[in-house]
Amino acid sequence: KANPKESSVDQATIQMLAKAQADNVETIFDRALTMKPCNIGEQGTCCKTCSQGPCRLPLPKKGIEGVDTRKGLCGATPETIAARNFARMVAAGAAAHSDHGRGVAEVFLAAARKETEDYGIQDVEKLLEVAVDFEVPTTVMVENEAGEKVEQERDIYKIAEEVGVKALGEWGKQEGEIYYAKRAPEARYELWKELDVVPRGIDREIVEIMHRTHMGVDQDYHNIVKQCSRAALGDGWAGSMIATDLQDIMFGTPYPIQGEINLGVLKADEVNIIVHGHEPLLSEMIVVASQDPEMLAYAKTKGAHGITLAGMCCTANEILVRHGLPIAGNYLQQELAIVTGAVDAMVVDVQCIMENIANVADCYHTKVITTNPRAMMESGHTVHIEFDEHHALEDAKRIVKEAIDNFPNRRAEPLIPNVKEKMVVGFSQEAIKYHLGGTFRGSYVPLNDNIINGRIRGIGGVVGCNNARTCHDSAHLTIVKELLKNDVIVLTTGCNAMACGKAGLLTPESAAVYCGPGLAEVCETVGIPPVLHMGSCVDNSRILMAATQVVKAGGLGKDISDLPAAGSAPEWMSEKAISIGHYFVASGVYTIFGVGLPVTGAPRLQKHLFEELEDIYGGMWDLEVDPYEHAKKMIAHIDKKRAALGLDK
Ligand code: NFS
Ligand code: SF4
Repeated sequence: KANPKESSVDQATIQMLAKAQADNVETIFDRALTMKPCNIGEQGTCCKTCSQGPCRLPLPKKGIEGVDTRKGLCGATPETIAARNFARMVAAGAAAHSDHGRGVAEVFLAAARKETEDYGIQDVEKLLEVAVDFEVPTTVMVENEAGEKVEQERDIYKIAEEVGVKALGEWGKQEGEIYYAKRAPEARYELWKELDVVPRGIDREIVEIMHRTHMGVDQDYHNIVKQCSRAALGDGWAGSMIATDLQDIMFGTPYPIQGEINLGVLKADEVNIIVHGHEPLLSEMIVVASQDPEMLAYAKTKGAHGITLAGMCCTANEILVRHGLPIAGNYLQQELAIVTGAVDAMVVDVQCIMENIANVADCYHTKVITTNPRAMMESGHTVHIEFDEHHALEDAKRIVKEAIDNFPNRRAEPLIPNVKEKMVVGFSQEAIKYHLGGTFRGSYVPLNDNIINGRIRGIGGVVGCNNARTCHDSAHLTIVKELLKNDVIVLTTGCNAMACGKAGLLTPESAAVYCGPGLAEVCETVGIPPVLHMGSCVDNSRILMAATQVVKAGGLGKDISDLPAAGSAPEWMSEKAISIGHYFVASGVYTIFGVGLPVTGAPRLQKHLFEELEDIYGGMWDLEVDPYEHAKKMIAHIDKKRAALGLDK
């Protein structure tokens, strides 16, 4: 069994892991000890592309001497094999984000056409901005009574409909360019055109990866990596970015708001519902349903004092940044939430949902409710309540009612760890502009000034998952704290954001504790935390836009690759993280991962990703497992960019 204290640095997790073990419930932490990873897979050099394999090409123990003669049956080199595997991770990751985005676009279009009453337009200003990017006119010329032509604003829902049609069109587009490519700094867009990597359509680039990596197609790892760029850029600058934008328009753009995090947000005497997964389409409706007075009254008839709705994984981030609703925990805490015995329903949609939650739920009373036709569970104890945007609120109420009905079935007195933290979240690129702007109109110029004068040394984007192969949250926190100490402001999303929240780093007060003098001064003056929570993993697109705004504000070069900035995913595990990593690299960002990268068995591919891409994109991959070294490498890159800009002379 796993040793709780070695498995996590989070107190709530340590307590609940001990409880799970006392209750004889096996979790991922235990299995991480008994299931050892395969070293060939870890190196990226196992090929099961065709049934003549799997062909396995591990690096020889003593390294490569002379020419590397390793080959699969068909002759595939370690580079071809690892590049194909890597590309398929990009494809899967981009597909996950993009399919999420497609769902959002479909609902958005239904809302624009007023086919559903449950969704509407909330952020008109953002709609008008996005309309410009999609080349949708926001005004029309009409003749007034005097016969003069005057400009008139168009109906919001008409604009939304045209935006929705064009947005949805981005998935199936076969040629040309995605609209948002031009959102990038001009130099970046020109570079992409020169390199011929501007995505044509979101789906097309993903499908092309699947074709090229089929047996016997693309056998030049440079060319495979190039296609990775197209597909990943189609994720970052289209699939994910459209998801973020249309969600903001429908549900509101995040602005700073208070919230709470960790398993201590659950309440013993209330119905506890956890929404776990990724898509706010569902959770937004459950938010409404759980606050419905009728539902509250119903809960009381079952002996509960109220309803607590908390999030898990990126769904949590979505409802947190928009409504300030509590977060129960990040990825590795999903089983442990159930172990409290206090969760009456865990409602899941897609992505990062461990199959084992059904087994854990069997040991307690928790009802696992699947909601998405793409993601069902075989276990007989789970319930499937399919969620449809045309009667979204009705579905959400059914789900909440299931949870309430399950409240009296609790088997034992729940044990909820008394651990939670307060935090300030919701720093969209719009919010950063207003908060750091220091003027009524908001601007990125003051942020740039602080980078130029050295109070802020640079920008670190630290994001990504938890991974059961590493101590939960430990690398996240070590790296973020090292960056803060060195005056690097941190932008965060995903499970890193939650790790930071649990550790108290998302409060303005933490600036005085963790930051170097320059960054502390800036944060204290403006009243912001030194780690800015920007949302979920699809919201990494917000980081791209923030970086673009910094470039456009001037004084720090012409392109994202000129900025003193670096990206990191210390505890990554999902394929989505690889797609994100690659779109950051192709956008010009030095991007470093922890845990391991499945390219180490293919030295020439690794050199291409880690070194040669810098000459092509100005951004490149890197890998460092040790968190202190990891932070050091980020800071070294930031310093290199500062020097190139002629700062610190
Ligand atoms: Ni991102 Fe969010 Fe977390 Fe990783 Fe999973 S929840 S989409 S993939 S584990 S950060
Ligand atoms: Fe082996 Fe080539 Fe088939 Fe891969 S594609 S499994 S290397 S024969």
